[in-house]
Amino acid sequence: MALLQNKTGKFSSTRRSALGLVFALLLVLGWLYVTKAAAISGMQVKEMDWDGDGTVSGREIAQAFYAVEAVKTVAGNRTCTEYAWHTGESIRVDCRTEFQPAEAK
Ligand SMILES: [Ca+2]
Repeated sequence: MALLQNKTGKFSSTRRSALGLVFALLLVLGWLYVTKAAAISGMQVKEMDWDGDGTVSGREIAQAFYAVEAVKTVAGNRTCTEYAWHTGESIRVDCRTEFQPAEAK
């Protein structure tokens, strides 16, 4: 087999495709990061109901990757995540308050 006979130091075709796959994956992750994709914001699938009809469709899950961005803001104990379309139109803002036990009142 050609894969086992590769002693020239060149990448075998399997290695080349594995490298290509890793590179493509990094590229996709980088792109998701740059576009602040909601899908990699740590949200759960059931929260991806962008049109608010109570169900999460496959299209809405896909939109979390290419059409919706999540921007997190922290003010004291309060963390808010704004979900918006890439056009700038806001979808919703989720806020939660985290209590820090060490903090005295
Ligand atoms: Ca929906």
